[in-house]
This record gives sequence, C-alpha cells and structure tokens, in this order.
Amino acid sequence: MTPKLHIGDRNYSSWSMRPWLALRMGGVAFDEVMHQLPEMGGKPAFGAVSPNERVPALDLGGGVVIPESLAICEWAAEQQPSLWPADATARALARAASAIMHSGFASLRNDAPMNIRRRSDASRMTADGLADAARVDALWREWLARSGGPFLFGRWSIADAMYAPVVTRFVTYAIPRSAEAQGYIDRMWAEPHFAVWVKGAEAETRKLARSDQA
Ligand SMILES: N[C@@H](CCC(=O)N[C@@H](CS)C(=O)NCC(=O)O)C(=O)O
Repeated sequence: MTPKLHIGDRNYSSWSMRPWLALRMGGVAFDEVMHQLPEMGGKPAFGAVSPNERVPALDLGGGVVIPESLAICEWAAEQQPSLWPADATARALARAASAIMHSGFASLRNDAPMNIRRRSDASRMTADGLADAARVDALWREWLARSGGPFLFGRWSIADAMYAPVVTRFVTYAIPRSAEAQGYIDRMWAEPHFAVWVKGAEAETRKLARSDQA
C-alpha cells in the first residue's frame, strides 16, 4: 500500500510539516490524511491513528504505524538517502541539529506557536522565547558558514525540514534576526515544496483560538 501520512492543520501543525517536507523533498510517494488539531483542553481521537496519540504518524500498512516526526524523517531517508548530507561529518552535525530542534527551544515553541497565515509581532514573547530565537539564529549562521549554504548543511536536508516551522515563526512574529538568517528564510520560503505547504495553510479557514487570539 502507499504509505499514509496523518497530519494536522497545515497552518498550525508544526510537527506535521517536518516529515511532510522530508517525504516530498525525497520524492517518496505517500497519501495524506488531514486531522483537525484540538482546541486547548480538547482531546482528539488521534489514538485511532497513532500509538502516541499525536500527529504526524506514518501508516505503512500491515499494522505498522510510525509516530514521531524525526522517526518518520529517518524512514524517508531510508528510502532516499540524499535527505541527509553525503559527508559523514556533515551528516552527524545535521542529525545533531535535528535532535536539538526536536528536543529543544521549548520557550520559542511555547511563546510563538506556528501560525503561518498570521502576521503579528514579538510582543507576546518572553525573554526566554526571544533568547531561544537568538540561539537558533546563531546556530543557523554557524551551520551556513560551515557548509557554505544554500541550506543549513549544503544541499537541502532533513535538518532544514526540522527548522522549517521555525522559519515561519520568524515571519509570523517578526522576530529580530541577522542578515544571514533572513537570507536562509528567503531561500526556504522560495523552495517549491515549502511553498506548497504555505499555500495550503493560507487556503485553510479554520481558526484555533488558542493561537489566533493570544
Ligand atoms: N514529539 C512529537 C510531537 C507531536 C505533536 O505534539 N503533535 C501535535 C500536533 S503538531 C499533536 O498531535 N497534538 C495533539 C495533542 O496534543 O493532543 C513529534 O515529533 O511528532
């Protein structure tokens, strides 16, 4: 069967955006199933599609469902190894960058939820959230300088998929950034698969009060 990727609303589901981009960039065929993310306190029925009751989840058929964005990206790289850099050192650094994103920057994620359609400012962000954003900016500069760009580790990789939702947060909340970060944001925004996701988010009409009104 064609793998089935369960995702949340494109405008809001940052974790869904990551493996969706990796699968698309890797040219891996998949069908997608959209689910509405819950309002605050709501309990979605994601247990029916994923063992960890979250999206994204990749259904491979035969009772095999892979949850967790980074694990799905790794599965995509098993199909298309060029989703990680060819050089072993760059590959290790790209994996570390992805793990940092997967487990870190909680204040940034909390203060600035992904909301691709929205244009706001950084006034809702705490000092910790802004410090997280400054740290992301510094890491992007370090990785771009080392690889020479145009993406974090040279050609586009899963590390870029992992940071894609942060790219949108810089834009949504007009977060201060360096010229190098701006260049990276512009290149990501121009990438065709990224643009397809953004277009989809812009076409959605459902609003999540916890993200749109705060
Ligand atoms: N660690 C998970 C996080 C997944 C996650 O939190 N997904 C959100 C949507 S972006 C979700 O399913 N939320 C539903 C809920 O919290 O009940 C991953 O990397 O995939």
